[in-house]
Amino acid sequence: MKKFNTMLVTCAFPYSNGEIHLGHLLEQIQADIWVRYYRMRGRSVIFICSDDTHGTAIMLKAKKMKISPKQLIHCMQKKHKNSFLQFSVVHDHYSSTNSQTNKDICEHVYHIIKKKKLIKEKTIDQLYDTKMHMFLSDRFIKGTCPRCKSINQYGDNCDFCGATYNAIELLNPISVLSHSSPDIKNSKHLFFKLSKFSEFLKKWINSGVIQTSVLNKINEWLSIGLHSWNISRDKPYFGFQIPGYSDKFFYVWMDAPIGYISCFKELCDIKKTINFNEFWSIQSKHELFHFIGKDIIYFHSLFWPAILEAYNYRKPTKIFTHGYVTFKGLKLSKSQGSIISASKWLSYFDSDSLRYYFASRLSNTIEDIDINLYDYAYKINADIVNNIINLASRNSSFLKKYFFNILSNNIKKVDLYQKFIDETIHIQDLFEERKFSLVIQKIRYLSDIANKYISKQKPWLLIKNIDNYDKVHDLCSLGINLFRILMIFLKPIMPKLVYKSELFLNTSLLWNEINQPLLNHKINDFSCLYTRIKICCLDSFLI
Ligand code: NOT
Ligand code: ZN
Repeated sequence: MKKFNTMLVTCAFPYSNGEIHLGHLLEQIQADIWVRYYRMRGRSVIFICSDDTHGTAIMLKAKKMKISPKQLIHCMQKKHKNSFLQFSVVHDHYSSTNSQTNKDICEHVYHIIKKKKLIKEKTIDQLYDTKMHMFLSDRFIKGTCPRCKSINQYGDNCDFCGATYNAIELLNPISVLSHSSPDIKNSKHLFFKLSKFSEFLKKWINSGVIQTSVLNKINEWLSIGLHSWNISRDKPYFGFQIPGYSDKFFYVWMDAPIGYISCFKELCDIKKTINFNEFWSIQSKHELFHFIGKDIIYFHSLFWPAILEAYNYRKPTKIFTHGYVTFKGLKLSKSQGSIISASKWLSYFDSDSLRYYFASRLSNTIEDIDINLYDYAYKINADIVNNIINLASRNSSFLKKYFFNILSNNIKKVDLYQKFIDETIHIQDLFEERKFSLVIQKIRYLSDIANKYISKQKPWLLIKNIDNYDKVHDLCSLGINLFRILMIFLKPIMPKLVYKSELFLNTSLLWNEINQPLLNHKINDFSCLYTRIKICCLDSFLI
């Protein structure tokens, strides 16, 4: 493992117009586990995120709430930060795309790419809502698909036949906002000449930066040919005004990725220990990792690296794409009211159990993850409570009763202990490759063999004969030491449970001390580390 560079890890920025939900949490928990793992391994990791504050939807939401967009985004940012913390997702800095730093950097990027003649003006026709006095973005128009004629399709593509089109091609378009039929009106826009970067992108995207399963799609986009990208929006719009234009704003997808840079810049300004310019320079030895959902691959694999190339900044080291969270096979959607919010989850269940459940389902693929609450409850009760915690509780009871909570001074049954230690290297690889479901499988397997071994030795019978005291002492101390190893493996995944276990074990659990067992060591009284998920909670959650 390379040692001395910094890893910058980001998640996609949640929009300011809604609560944090399980979809956000899947990604943030995935990234947070990865970050915690690498930190345990001694790497310098910075984990950042921001709220994505601009765009029409946020402007309209604020209007509906009769508050200013600034008030809305301020209040949402507080809520978002809080939700993440409740799930132990800890960012080094959580900013907003509406910050002064982001505005300055956006303007600078724009200035540079314009100077390089990478911006062109073009007048285009768009649908205009005469009642609302605004141009309509694709999501605010519905109509009939020009190809298959299915009704109620959005302005960019048809859900039914998959056709993509320009909104003005929709038949019988209707504004979602005023329910009136929009006019066609033209307006001048600013376009980034994306096609100039085709060759660069082809090379870059095929250099191992993204999972192979999404490469085909990206190569398909590249082979169709890239169009210039409209980076401007007409007023009314909540965003940054484009310098030199009184009525034009940067498109939210222009300033959101630049938010990665500005969020990091703000952190550098606070911390002073990290060199901002060195990190973003073309020759940077540091690493940049983006965790994203598969719906925003286009932005991250094409627009974003092209903007970075144009600005002469370093490119991402890797882009890690994941699938959607689904429930009974359906994508959770805001418009259909099927979102499961972070706060709803916490009013029924705890945060560590979601982290464990997601980890047990996550790998480095883009497959969707279907939530099944019965499977969730079964996993927590069977793996965590009945198996892992049971290992601690059953052994600690003997240690307390007969040995003053002091562990013996040697490890007997060295082969079993060694088997646990030998798994470390495999578990490290699995964490690094984001194959968390396999990490969980290994932990489950190990806890199972540990419990079986203890059961086979029957300490509850052995202890009846005083001659066996030493044997029981060694056996239960081994059980606690095996539990300790499992807790080290679980630490990136279930930080709250592991924190309580550290108090119980009376030690900090450190990765690089994994092969140093606790010998002759006093532990604390065992107290309940985790409570079972009640099946009746599931039924009421589902109502
Ligand atoms: N708010 C966007 C979304 O799809 C993600 C923005 C990603 C952040 O939820 N920046 N970039 N690129
Ligand atoms: Zn269609």
